[in-house]
Amino acid sequence: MKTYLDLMRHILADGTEKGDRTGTGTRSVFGYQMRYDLQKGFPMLTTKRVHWKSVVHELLWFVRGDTNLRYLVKSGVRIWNEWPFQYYLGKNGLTEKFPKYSPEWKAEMKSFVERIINDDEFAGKWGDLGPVYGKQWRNFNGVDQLAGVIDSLKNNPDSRRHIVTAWNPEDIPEMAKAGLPPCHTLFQFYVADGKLSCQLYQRSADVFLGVPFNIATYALLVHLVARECGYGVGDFVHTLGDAHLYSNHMNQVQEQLSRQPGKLPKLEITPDAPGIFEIGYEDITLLDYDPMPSIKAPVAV
Ligand code: THF
Repeated sequence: MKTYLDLMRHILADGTEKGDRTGTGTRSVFGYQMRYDLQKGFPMLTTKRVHWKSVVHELLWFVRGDTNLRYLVKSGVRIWNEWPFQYYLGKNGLTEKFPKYSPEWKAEMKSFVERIINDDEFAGKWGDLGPVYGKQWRNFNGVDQLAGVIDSLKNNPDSRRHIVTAWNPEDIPEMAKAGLPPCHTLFQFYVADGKLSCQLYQRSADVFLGVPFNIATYALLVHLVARECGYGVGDFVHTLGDAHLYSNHMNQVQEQLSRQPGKLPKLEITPDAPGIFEIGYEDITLLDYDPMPSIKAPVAV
């Protein structure tokens, strides 16, 4: 995962100070590409612990076409909580009453999450993130892009049209309400020598917090799709648009850069597990993941 640390070094050395929507401030570069050979191990960051459970459940949530927070929080995944929660506070005139990250905010977040889990009506009303990834992958104006691309990968591997796009201009305003317009905008698969590769175009990349997840998510997606189609795994190519380090992550970045990358873990999928659309969390295991301790940082919403 030296590739990832090199990206951080590049942003520190050549990036420009740039404001952003969240008001946090960033150091940013435009245009960058990384390549991970999935034959060499699973590209999970070893210089800090990344929450594997969140990686798997989030991807299964996308693959199943779900866009409601409920599945995630029921599975112990917190990474999407802040968007629907801030939306809920805003819509109920509570934003001022609960200043971000205050003890009251944390308590209110806890009861919000409990209601999402236990109250069907509340989950329906406030848990939905809008037409985000799951919706676009499985039902982009009626098109099941993921099923379509798996079909074309099986039947026409040499095609140059194995594309799934989450960027649906008509739906962007709806996504922007409680969730976000997609950061991972478009991905393309490629088959050569019986191996499946994938390139992702990510328009906006939160390099400290998000990118370790994004790399792992797409590496896992390649494994699942390759298995579905009977291919081996090739490369994951990660192309970034605005690649940034938030100004309040700088100490964490220095800590990260002071650490030495370790050996990559391996992915194991239960041989008789069902296909990509039915596969469960228990069927997907990361072996020999022995990272350095986690490094906490706030997420910009
Ligand atoms: N918005 C921002 N500002 N950054 C992002 O990375 C991001 N995402 C998704 C959508 N909007 C984003 C959400 N993905 C964490 C990780 C990934 C996220 C959101 C948050 C996070 O806070 N990770 C912590 C804690 C993990 C845990 O719960 O254990 C970490 O230490 O890794 C990019 O796709």
